[in-house]
Amino acid sequence: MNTEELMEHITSLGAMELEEKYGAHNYHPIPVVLSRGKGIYVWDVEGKRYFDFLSGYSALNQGHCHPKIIGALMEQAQKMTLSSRAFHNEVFVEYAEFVTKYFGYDKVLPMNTGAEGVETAIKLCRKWAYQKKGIEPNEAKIIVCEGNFHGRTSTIISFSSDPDARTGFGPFATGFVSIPYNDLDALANALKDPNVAGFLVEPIQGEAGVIVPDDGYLSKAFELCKAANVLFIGDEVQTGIARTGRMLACDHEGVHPDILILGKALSGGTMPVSAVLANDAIMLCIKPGEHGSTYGGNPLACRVAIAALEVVKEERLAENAAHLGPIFMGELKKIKSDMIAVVRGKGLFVAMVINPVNGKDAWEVALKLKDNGLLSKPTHGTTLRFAPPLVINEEQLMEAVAIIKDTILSFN
Ligand code: IF1
Repeated sequence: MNTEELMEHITSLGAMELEEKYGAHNYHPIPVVLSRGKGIYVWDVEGKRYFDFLSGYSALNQGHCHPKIIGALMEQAQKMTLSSRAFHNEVFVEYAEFVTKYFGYDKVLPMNTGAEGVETAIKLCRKWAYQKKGIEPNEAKIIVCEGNFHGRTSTIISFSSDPDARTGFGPFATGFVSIPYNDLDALANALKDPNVAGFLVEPIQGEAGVIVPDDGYLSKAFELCKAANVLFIGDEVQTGIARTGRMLACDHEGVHPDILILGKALSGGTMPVSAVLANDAIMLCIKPGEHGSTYGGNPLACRVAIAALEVVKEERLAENAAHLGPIFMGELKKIKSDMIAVVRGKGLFVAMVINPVNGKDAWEVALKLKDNGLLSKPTHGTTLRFAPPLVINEEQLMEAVAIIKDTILSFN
């Protein structure tokens, strides 16, 4: 049987064996082979249904295969998918006005992946530092936080504090200063350096395990940056687009980042779309020919992103996350088990830290959750991330809570 014939009758086991043989081993997936997604549910190749409680790492906030987003994708795909920015394009023009007004900025620089958005923000911040702040060439520094996750490129892992992300990938880029997260004294101290150009921060640290900073941290950090003439760069790739109960996590504290980075759910989980937004005084520091990307701002991505952002407002996804988040966390905190060290989060961006019990850790819990019909995946071996699509309703959430509760209690 050749691969095509095999795929006709693929089983989960067969698929995993094929992946082991032909796919790079840069992930250790939960042993489930998915075939179809709709709304909050996914189905494996044997037709078993699961609650998707990872949502493509918060790229699927609008749910799998949202009809409006897929409709926009299919319509544009028949018309033009790529013009390149060598020429103007009618859809990019429409998107640029739409997305800048949507988030309240003068301009957008369109990219593809979140990491590209972060890299773009770093380059833009440095350009601004040399042209507007008067920092000497190649002396600009950007403050980052321990425990950060901003992507996997060589520049970005240069300032990662995670050995798995860094080891064996050197030499590393310079120009970054790392400080503890959620520590305003450390930030104030780092800002004393006149060569600091920017502060790159996740409003809630996702990969680190949904680390929610103290109330007031973001707004006070923004003020400290403003006083030091340093750009506040908000990485909302994972926390943005309604995930935490507001359009942006920074909105909880009324912070308007000088540079805003978006990705993931910007396309509703259809294709890589990212964006960097800033006002003219910053954005115009990059001149024609100084930065770009083949697919950045392509008409297909722009049409999809408009639809994805319209869905967020039309279906009041931020309000839904704000309403269901406290209910969800409240129910999880009621579960009486030594396995649960802590439950934390904001909106429907939730984590459960697992204490190993009888040699059973978060991975074992994730496997049992899968068997019971709910998909999540641990981060750093201890922390289960629970981030369902924001289209989930209360009845469905309570059904998922019952699965989580039964699963945890089955280890007691
Ligand atoms: C993987 C983590 C989440 C991000 C923030 C930028 C990016 C990400 C705050 C880069 C991407 C993804 C990457 C993916 C798994 C996932 C992840 F576990 F890696 F850290 F969500 F927490 N800023 N996060 O979270 O965006 O280039 O991937 O489009 O690498 O395994 P990207």
